[in-house]
Amino acid sequence: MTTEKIEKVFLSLSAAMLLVFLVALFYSAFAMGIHLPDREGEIHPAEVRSTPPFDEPGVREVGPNQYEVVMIGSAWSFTPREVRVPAGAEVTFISTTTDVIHGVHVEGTRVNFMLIPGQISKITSTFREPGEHLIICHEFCGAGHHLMYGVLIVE
Ligand SMILES: [Cu+2]
Repeated sequence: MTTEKIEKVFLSLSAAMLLVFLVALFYSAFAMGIHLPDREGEIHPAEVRSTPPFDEPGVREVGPNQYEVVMIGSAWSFTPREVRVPAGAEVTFISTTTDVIHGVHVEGTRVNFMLIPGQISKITSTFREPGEHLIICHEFCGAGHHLMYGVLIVE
């Protein structure tokens, strides 16, 4: 095979791969509904603790088998630190930060989102199996970053 032919084969392979990735991207976004956590709104970082719903952080039942977790991240803790929800319930996390950028990752699940100063993050998930999951900050946020964790208990 000449160099020119090999080049053509690799060019076609690259184009085919791009097409496959594009199809996979559109399929996951539109057919499977996989998307980034919603940006729910804006909030002034200094007024988080006096603005509803963040003036009362915690877990509440908002409907049949539906729960809302209002959570604040601030250097270096999550409020509340412990979240208890029943297995199989639809759980919506509504969260923000009072200072710097933090991340929220619930270990062993697909819950993974950022806390950005001035923004409210919202993500909905269902935890089917009872158990305990560590909630960790996955964005380096300063000297106490490694101490920033919580726990999700699925009952
Ligand atoms: Cu951190």
